[in-house]
Amino acid sequence: MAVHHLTKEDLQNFEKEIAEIFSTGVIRAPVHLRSGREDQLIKIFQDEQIGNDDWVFGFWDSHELALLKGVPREELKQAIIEGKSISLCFPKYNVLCSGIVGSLMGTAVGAAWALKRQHKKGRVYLFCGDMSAETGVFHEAVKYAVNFGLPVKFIVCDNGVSVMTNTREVWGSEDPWFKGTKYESKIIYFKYVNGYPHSGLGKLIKF
Ligand SMILES: Cc1ncc(C[n+]2csc(CCOP(=O)(O)OP(=O)(O)O)c2C)c(N)n1
Repeated sequence: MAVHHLTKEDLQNFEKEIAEIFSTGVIRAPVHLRSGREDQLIKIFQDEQIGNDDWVFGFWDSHELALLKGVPREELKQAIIEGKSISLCFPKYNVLCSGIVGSLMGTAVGAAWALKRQHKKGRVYLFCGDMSAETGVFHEAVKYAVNFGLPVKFIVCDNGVSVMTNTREVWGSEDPWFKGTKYESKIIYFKYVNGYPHSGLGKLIKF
């Protein structure tokens, strides 16, 4: 059994509440809201049985990941109100996020190495976007993880864009680089359409 019991509506309602709070101007930092991938994320947490011993690494858009990993709703909301939305870190719940593109792939591999070496139970899950999956460090991290059989998986949530840049136009390819390669064994990939703008609400918020 996965530890969470959250529904699609729970995830959607959380983002809606944060959108409302953000629109009032009380959050003096960026927020990145997401919708359209709730079913896929819930399924991944269930299929993989992601639980207390496991680690979740994410980036600027990790509200849903924190909830699914077990961070209590109010604790998460408070952190977001305090301006930590793009770099949510809850060591107590093994949730570590960063707002820097490409910053955590090596860290995730290192954490997986440590778990393996120390014969510990947990596994590492790194969730990122389609453009993040095209970075050099992502390639290196996946290659290394495959070669050494490390307990880490990379989940690529493909919304087709990097902010407003079309990822496929940049790389001249319909498919992600890893499609049909052995590296797919460490990657979970799905497409979605984000119902929110990349960042914020698509309108100027004054504070
Ligand atoms: C080193 C670095 N460069 C640029 C940015 C600005 N930035 C934030 S998110 C993002 C887009 C990343 O695209 P993708 O990985 O597809 O993520 P998603 O669309 O799912 O948010 C960029 C360029 C950043 N955060 N860090």
